[in-house]
Amino acid sequence: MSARPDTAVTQIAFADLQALLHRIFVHNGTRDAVAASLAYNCASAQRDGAHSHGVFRIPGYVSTLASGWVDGQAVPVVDDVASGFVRVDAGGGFAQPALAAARELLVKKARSAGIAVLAIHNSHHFAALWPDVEPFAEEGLVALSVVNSMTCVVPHGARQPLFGTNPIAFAAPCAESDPIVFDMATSAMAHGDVQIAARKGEMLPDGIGVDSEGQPTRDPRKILDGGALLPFGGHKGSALSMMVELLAAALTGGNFSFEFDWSQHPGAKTPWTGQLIIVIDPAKAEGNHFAERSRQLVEQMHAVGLSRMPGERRFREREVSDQEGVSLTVQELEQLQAMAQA
Ligand code: NDP
Ligand code: PYC
Repeated sequence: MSARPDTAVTQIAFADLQALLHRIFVHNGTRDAVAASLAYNCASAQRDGAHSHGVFRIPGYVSTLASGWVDGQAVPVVDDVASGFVRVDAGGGFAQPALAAARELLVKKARSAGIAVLAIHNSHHFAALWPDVEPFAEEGLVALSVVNSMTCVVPHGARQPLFGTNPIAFAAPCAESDPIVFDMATSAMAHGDVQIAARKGEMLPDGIGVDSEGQPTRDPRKILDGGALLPFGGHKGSALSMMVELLAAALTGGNFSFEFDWSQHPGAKTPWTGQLIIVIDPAKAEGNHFAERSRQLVEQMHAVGLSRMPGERRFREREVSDQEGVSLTVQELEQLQAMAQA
């Protein structure tokens, strides 16, 4: 019998993947609402071809829960602190259930004041950030979110890593089309993509990271093994990464990427930091034409030769997944099924 290649691909319905992931989370100690939130997030990333934060992340979630580093039972505490400011203590649990708990109040405030801030602290975020902002744009709001992660990025001009990979995600409504969404690490590459390249034995482009001696390297294993990543775009990406530390940690009351120590929790992978989300109601803007103005901008971008918008690849992958099922390797599916029963 010929051996099946590790790369053989299969398809699973989105709802079935979500249910499978939900079982894994519950099986590993999360309460039902937490499992639902994480399963939806992770299945959505896999559906959209956002592979660095799809099912690839499940072993990391499981080992983290087993290590006792994160509280899968945590119940977020929402604090209505001002007309445009909501604070949430995630209780050492995940950030997504904290957002879910505060979401209704946040949207109410954004619609009445025109803008509202959600500051989440004492939280773990191990996922793609776009699922946190895209739904706001789908209901006509503009949203910006930042989250800091774990020390692995050398600030521009420095010698040692300090910042996290610190993504920024933005979503805005656009008339007659999908919302405009971008979501990007402020490191030259997301840590997850470095891990994937290392696993595949692939070399990286120049300018992504350094080895343990601080020398430039294209070898992802050397970056992961005592080396570090660089910010994207030199001093500009570095400034944005610093901004993320300030907004996601200093402003929320969360840890900076360098402040937590998970060394006593072998297997822990989820950064224990903070997250900021700013929601704006464009109905308050001049003329209330925001979505049409977005459309005009996109049309002009296409007119000058743009072939693809940020977020467009994901929306296309989503369409394919909706028709054909969500793709993952047979090996990944078997591992997930085993984890749901282990
Ligand atoms: P990418 O560099 O792959 O993509 C960044 C953005 O640019 C996306 O919106 C993408 O759209 C868009 N884009 C990519 N290529 C093009 C192109 N040729 N033309 C126009 N737009 C383009 O993402 P990153 O590697 O920086 O980040 C990957 C994920 O990692 C993110 O979801 C991020 O949230 C997550 N992450 C999470 C962290 C955490 O602490 N939770 C830490 C760091 C990263 P599209 O999606 O359509 O490809
Ligand atoms: O891919 O850089 C990353 C990352 C860090 C935490 C979660 N994802």
